[in-house]
Amino acid sequence: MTTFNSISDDIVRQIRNIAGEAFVYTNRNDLEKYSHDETEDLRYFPQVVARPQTTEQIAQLLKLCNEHFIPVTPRGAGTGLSGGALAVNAGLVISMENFNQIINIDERNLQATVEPGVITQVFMNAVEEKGLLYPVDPASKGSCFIGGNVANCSGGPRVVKYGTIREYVLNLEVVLPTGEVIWTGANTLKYASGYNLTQLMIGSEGTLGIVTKIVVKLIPKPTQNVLMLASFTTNEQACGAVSAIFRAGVIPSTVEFMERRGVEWVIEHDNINFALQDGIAAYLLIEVDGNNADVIFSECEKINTALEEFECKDILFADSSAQKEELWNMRRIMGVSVKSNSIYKEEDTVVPRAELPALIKGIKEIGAKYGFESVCYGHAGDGNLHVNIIKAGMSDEDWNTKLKDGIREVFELTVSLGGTISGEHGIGLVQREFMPIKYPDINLALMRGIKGVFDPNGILNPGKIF
Ligand code: 2HG
Ligand code: ZN
Repeated sequence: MTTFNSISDDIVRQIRNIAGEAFVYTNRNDLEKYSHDETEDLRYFPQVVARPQTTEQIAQLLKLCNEHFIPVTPRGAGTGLSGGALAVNAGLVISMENFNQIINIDERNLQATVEPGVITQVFMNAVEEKGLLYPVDPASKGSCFIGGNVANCSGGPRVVKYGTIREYVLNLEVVLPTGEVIWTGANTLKYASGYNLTQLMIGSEGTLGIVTKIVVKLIPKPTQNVLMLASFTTNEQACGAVSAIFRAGVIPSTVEFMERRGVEWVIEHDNINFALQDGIAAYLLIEVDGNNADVIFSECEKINTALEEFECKDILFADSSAQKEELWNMRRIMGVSVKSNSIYKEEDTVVPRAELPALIKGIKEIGAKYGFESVCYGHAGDGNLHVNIIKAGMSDEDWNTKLKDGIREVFELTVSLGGTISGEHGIGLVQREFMPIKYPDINLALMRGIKGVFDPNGILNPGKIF
């Protein structure tokens, strides 16, 4: 394990020389914004923050830190939920906020080259203006950076049909911890030339290198969609209905689960005009998209029939784009409203889709055993549930001690159902102690070995993943 050095005045001077005086912070007030992300209330102050503007500057910064054993934490927009951007060993934070250019949108090849500090929504809008689609839209799309999406292997509500960011990234420019700059692959749809370093970088949470350019694939934008909200009397029925939709021969562009409590809190938090019916425990927000209205209509009918078996009480079809927006908004802001209502811990579970009823039932049983309540919602079509554990009546002591065992049981259940401990939020700092639930020593040793090849001095985002 590396013993890190703190940053001396002389090295601060060198950092300023590289990144430019105005782009380096050392003052506590300026550092505050970089001391946290969206993970609980965790705070770790870096010693220095640099906001470089070029790949060459990042190369020089990494080379300098590598030579002096200074820890470096790469940072996107700070919207992460697993503490991946926290500077747990202080040192230098390299913020990617100035890498905010869309370099090109290549309509001939349906590709784009983009810098990592571009806000995901800004990129999506630019692509849509050309009639194209970049479908990877996590709930935080209005504020997160596409570079952070690469680092965490982000998904969002359309993964079920369109896949995660893994399906879209073709090639990456990366600065290695030693200061060397590489392209990981080719700007092609296929790749059979050795190990796939592009895919290795995706989801590596800033532990292997710093991404400075991203080449992504684009697709034609479907012209039509139908959005519906189906209501169920139990969580298990709603979760059970999910796999039935696919068995009926439809791949919707979204199947999102929302537990009643989450919907109630969204209504309160955002003053939304939505009438919750008595006796409804959970909702599925389902979207079907495509280019042919007849096909979409027949897919909706198939979904309708599939849901009947699961005591679906009602299906609301959004009849205007304003209503669609309202329903989407309800789902997207759920995380924020739950968190503004209670002290919480957020766990990101994913299982094979048909195991969802067992997962939700088990989560509630574990909650009853340990005395915690939970609000679950998320990307049911992917088998991915975000489990927000809320403090409610739990004593401080139980919250700080007993809860850990409860969370461990939730992950043990998830893994026993064939799943894993994060679908799309990453491992970062807060889930790393749970990695051995999923991976035996041999897998973890392989991961550490890969880390050592890229980052022999272990300076890049230390304390994350394992
Ligand atoms: C979502 O699906 C995001 O809403 C955020 O992944 C989840 O804030 C959360 O818990
Ligand atoms: Zn999510």
